[in-house]
Amino acid sequence: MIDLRSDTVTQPTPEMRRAMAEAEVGDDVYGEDPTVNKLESEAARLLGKEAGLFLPSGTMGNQVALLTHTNRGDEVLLDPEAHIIYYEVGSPAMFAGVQLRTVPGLLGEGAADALRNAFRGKDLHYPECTLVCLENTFNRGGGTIMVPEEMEKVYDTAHELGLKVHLDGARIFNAAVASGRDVRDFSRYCDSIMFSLSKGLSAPVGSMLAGSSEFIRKARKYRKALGGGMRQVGFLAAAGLEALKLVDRLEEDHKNARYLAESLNELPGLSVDLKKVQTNIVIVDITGTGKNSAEFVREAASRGVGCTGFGPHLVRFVAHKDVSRADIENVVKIVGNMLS
Ligand code: TLP
Repeated sequence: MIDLRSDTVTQPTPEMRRAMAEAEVGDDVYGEDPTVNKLESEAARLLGKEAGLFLPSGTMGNQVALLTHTNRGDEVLLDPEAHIIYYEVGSPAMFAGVQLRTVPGLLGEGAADALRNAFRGKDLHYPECTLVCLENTFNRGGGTIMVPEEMEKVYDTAHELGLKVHLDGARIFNAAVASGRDVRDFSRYCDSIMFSLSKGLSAPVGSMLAGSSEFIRKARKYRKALGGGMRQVGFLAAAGLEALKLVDRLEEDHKNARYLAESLNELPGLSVDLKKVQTNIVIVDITGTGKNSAEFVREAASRGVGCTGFGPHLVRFVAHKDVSRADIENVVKIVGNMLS
């Protein structure tokens, strides 16, 4: 199977497996795991934040951020296609107890204006609006990048309105590498950021949250409350430290994604919005094939290609470390045969 369903399917590298076997560990709930402590301070340093926190997943990282920034009943603004609302099982309602209000355009050009127009101010009838969530790269947007200049405008507007900004930066290193910018050019425009070690960076498990020392102190309690206090978890943090060495190679995934997008766009019935292919994600509109995405995904799987339905007529392919250029060329051939 050439598995392009997600970059979450990446296998740990031999270096990760070795580092895991040899990791120095301790009880992290006591703050005594030296490898976790090292990863948390390294993540904070890379992102230019005061402190970091290691969590089992990106979903938990985002939910802990919501719990830390808000009170029950608060309103949180986010794009209608944001991962937090689309794929996190309704957990903002379950745990933080916040009201999510969707703001179309919050992850595109003119996002600061969209935010200003959506903000309702104070009124007896309204919830307290306390947080804006951004996502970079924007998964359902096609892996698109919100440039730092756009983030800065949203951040300034949010602060002017008295709101904090949380960044779901699961793939923030993809954004940084693809745009040739330092990751801090992005992370400086948020109060907290989550990024994933377990996607393109290929760690088996784990995400990081970073922010001010006070934010992380509170977040650590919420992580514990959600059952995310882990013990000798330095074995996993060791893989995370290795994962941070794989940032530069994301460029290869971006080149493979571009090649795939351009090639699929040539096939009958398929169309790809090439301007949106900015990182490792390719979203293909299959309307012209006469199939729906469930049929397409099933047929592709039976021919050895993994992809994911992203809407009735949209299919997502994600390039990652474990698919080579030759694999991608094969995918184009297989999909081409499937449609002929
Ligand atoms: N995304 C997964 C699925 O959940 C859709 C994928 O295959 O892309 N933020 C963003 C932007 C994400 O893309 C994801 C995972 C998460 C958060 C959640 O991370 P995990 O899976 O570690 O909980």
